[in-house]
Order: sequence, then C-alpha cells, then structure tokens
Amino acid sequence: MTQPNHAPIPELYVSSEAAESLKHEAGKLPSWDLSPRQVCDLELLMNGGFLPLKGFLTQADYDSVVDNMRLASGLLWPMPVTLDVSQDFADWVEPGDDVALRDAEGVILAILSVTDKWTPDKSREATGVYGADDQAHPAVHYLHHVAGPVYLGGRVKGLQAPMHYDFRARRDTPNELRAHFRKLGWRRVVAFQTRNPLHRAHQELTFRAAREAEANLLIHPVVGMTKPGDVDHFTRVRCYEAVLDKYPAATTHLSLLNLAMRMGGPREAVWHGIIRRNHGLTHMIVGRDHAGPGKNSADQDFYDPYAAQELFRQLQDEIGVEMVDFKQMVYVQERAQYEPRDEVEEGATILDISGTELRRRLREGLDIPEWFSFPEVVTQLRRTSPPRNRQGFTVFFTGFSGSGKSTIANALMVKLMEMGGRPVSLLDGDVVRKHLSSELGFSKEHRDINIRRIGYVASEITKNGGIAICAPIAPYAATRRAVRDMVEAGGAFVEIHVATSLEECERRDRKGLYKLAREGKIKEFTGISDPYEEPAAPELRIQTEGFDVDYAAQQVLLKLEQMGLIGLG
Ligand code: PPS
Repeated sequence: MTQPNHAPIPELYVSSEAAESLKHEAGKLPSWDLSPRQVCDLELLMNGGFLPLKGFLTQADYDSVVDNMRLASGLLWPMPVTLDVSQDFADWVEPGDDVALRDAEGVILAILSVTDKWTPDKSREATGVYGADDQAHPAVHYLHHVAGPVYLGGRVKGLQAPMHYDFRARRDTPNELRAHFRKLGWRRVVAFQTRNPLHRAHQELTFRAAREAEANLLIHPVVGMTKPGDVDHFTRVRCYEAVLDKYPAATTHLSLLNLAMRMGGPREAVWHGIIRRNHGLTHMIVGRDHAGPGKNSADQDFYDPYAAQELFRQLQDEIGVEMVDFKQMVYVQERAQYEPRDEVEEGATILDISGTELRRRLREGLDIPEWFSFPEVVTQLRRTSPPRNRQGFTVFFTGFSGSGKSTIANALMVKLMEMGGRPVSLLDGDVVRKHLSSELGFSKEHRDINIRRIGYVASEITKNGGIAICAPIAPYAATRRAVRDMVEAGGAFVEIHVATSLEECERRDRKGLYKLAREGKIKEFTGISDPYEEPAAPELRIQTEGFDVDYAAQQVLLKLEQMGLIGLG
C-alpha cells in the first residue's frame, strides 16, 4: 500500500539571519537577472519541489540526464534544469565564483556557487530530451532562440522565495501541502495536473479517479509557464475556483504550482510525478498525450499518445507516486450523464465539443451548453475571450506619403466612433512623430524604431479591448511583420495597403515635400530616394485614384465586418 508522503522535506533556504548577511555580501557579486522560466525553476529548487536537486545541474549531471534520464549518481531525473546565460556574462564568471540570482525587480533570491561552466550542444539536448531537434516543439524553439548559449551549474543557497501577488492563498510549497494533508488526515491524495480550464468531463474523471484510488483529490494546475497560446492563468484559476464547489465538500483541494512546463511528453510526465511526490502526493492522474506539445513540423504528433503512461508505469516505483489511469469521460445524450467511453452502450449518442470548437463558440459568442461546462466557468471564459466584435484590434495603413492614409484613417475613426462600443485611438504618422518620436529622423534604423513604437502602443490598445488605427508610411515589410506579431498576441491585425501610385502622390504633392525631395532638399524620401516595400498579402488593398475618401473608409468597414470585428452583438 502506498505510504503517505507527509514528513517535511529539506529546502535550500538558509536561515533568515544568514539570508540578511548574505544579501549584503551578495551586493558585490556578479549578478544574473533571471528569466521568467529560471525564476520558476529556482522557486521549485529552493522549496524542495525539485528534490533531489540541490542546484542547477552540473555538466556531468546534465550529460547523464540528457542521455539516460538520470543524474550522474543514478537517481531518476528526466528534465535538464540548467542556468543558461549569455556569452558576455559567462566570460566573466569562473567555476569557484558565487553569483547573485535576481528576479525582474532586481531582488536577490539566491546565490549560486558555480562549479561548472560549459557550452551545451543544444541539438543533442533537443534530440535526447524532447525526441527531435524540431523547432515546432516549444521547448526546442526556446532552447535555440531564447535560452543563452552557456550553462552554469552548481549548488544554490536560497535567500527568499519569488514574490507572487496573485492568488497567494492558493499557492503552497511542498512542505505547506504536506502539512495541510497531515492536518486533514489525508493519507492518499491523487494529483490532477492541468494547464487547461476544467469542464464537466474533467470534473467527472478526476472525481472518479479519486474514488477508484480511494484517495482525496488535489487539483494541481500549473500557473508558471505553459504552452504558448494557452488560456492565461488568471482566468484559469477563477475557473478552477468555480469548479471546486462542484466536488463533495472536504474531498478536494486546489493548489497552484509555479512550474515552467516544457511540454516534454513522457519525460515531462515522469518529472511531474517526481514533483508531485515531493509535494506529498501519493497518486497522479496521467492522461492521454500528457504534456504533449502538439504536432511536429511534418504535421505528426511528437509522441505516441500513450507513451507517457507507459513510461510512468515502468518507473512508478522510483518516482514514488502511483499512476491513476485517465478514463476518457463522454456525455451520453440518452442517459443525460457522463460515462467512461469504454462503458458506453452500443448505439448511444455521444456528445462532445472539441477544444477548437469551444474556442470558435467563444470567439463568435455562440451557445456553450450546460452539459459541456459549468455556467460559472463559461462566464469566466467569456470575460477573457469576448466575441470578436467586442475584442480589440489594430487597423494598420501603410503607403507612400500623400497616398491618403491619414485622410482615410480619420474617416474610419469617425465612423467607428459613431458605431460606439470600443474606444478608438488614431496613431497618425505625423502625430506620432510629434509626440512619440520627435527625436527620430528617416534613416532605416530610425524608421524601424518609430514603427516599433507605434506597434507597441497599438498592441497595448488592442490587448485592452480598444481599436488602434495607425497610419505611418512603414516602408519595410520585416518591421510591419514584427508589428503584426506584437499585435496578434492580443487581437486582430488588419493591414491595409493604400496603393496610390508614386506618380499620383507626387502629382498631388499635398505638403510640397515631393518637390523638395526631387530637388534633393529632403534626403531619404520614401519613393524618391528611399525604398518602399509593397505589402505582399495585406488584408486589404485600396486604390484611391478616382474614388472618394468615404468610399475608401466604407471598404475598410466592409472588411472589418467580414472579419467579424464589427457588427451586431
Ligand atoms: S515612417 O517611415 O513610417 O517612419 O514615416 P512616417 O513617420 O509615417 O512619416 C511621417 C511623415 O513625415 C514626412 N516626411 C517624410 N516621409 C518620408 N521620407 C522622408 N524623408 C520624410 N521626411 C518627412 C511625410 O510627410 C510623412 O507624412 P505622411 O503622413 O506619410 O504624408
């Protein structure tokens, strides 16, 4: 029978007096500003969540973890927990040095006593740990594009835990959870690891899993870093809180885990198991395609959907946590209840809504039935993902000086304000250059800075539900692309090429600038002495010759309506 994991475990924190004096000394040490992922890793190192690790992996441990899923001592450990740094920083730190590890605000969280410094072979790490050096895998992408080139290894002395201002009462260290279980007399506890909102099927399957294991249930969602594109953790935690009421009283607990996931499938499942053992759990639910990263660049699954369960089953004695099989629960219409898929009678009608379908219904404000999710959960999701016609977006005009961008942008702004519902901001080329970019000229470098500033402001407006209308020349395709990426993280980006020809702009010469440019009195003038890269695939291209402004603005409105960004509702 599984033994309760209640006794306290060792942490890496020093006493508060030692922390005070170390903090003063640490002021003189080389200091490293931790990335968000490193802050997550450090927290779990310090609080014992990553036992048996006592610091960031040394080179010998790293090599052994990559090749054999074990530390050099032979202990099971599937995931490299490494401190990646820049080449510049690595150049002035040597083994034997101490390094102060700081959070984003500059607070010293820990001291690393460096024993190892090496340049890893990242392709080997990707293949060994994630199964392929394929950048469609988020952790492989991170490894090659975000992580620094050099790793530092060594033991960590913890001075203080990273500060969390959100959901503080829901966060527990391993020892706090152990104490909680001890207090409640929970000897067998099954963990449900999740990075998604819980709907009815999850509630059914978790409760069933706990009953089968004759255990209490811990909903243990990851709130550190999950898969890019996931529902943000603020929304998810409000959803989990709503679901908590649906379990019988005093059977279930919710605790948040500040883990940075790698989406490493089978290896990650084993890692999750070890982390849960450290948190005092005795059982864990391992689902189909546990911690799966989705499709690879050949559009195939990275891992077999049952590989995680198989590996966990093989290693569960060493992990120290028993696996509970995940039963897929489906809604049977005739019986108006959830049942395990393998127990459904032949001929019965099974209802389901896929993740993609759910997102579509949220986006379009369509019905989400009660058999699928709890109304309280749907309310939270709708608050975060309002239908498209209530989300923010950016309309980005680009074209030559004098092409009519500003005039159409102004007309569009007025028409959108007439409709109401969302705040509208106009970031016109001239206005931006007066207020945001007054020190900039028209070199490529300065134009790029100018456009990125506009992109940043537009992305903030968009993320917060407003409409940003931008009307710069924005002559470079790569910079427009960068702005699109920035904005699309929070809403739609509608690129509109105002395709008035250079000849026509010069003929109109509204500001008299073309004449000056031709005379060489204005340098680097777009179209005359500086390039303009036409958008290859804008959402809309407008010809202005022979049409009035009203008609052009109308075309934009029709496009926005077609994209679902404006309309009734
Ligand atoms: S950019 O390239 O997007 O940063 O340019 P932008 O900020 O939109 O330019 C705004 C206005 O600056 C005037 N102007 C010039 N344009 C192009 N090249 C040079 N060298 C130049 N010098 C001044 C021009 O009138 C732009 O106004 P619009 O509104 O486009 O007519």
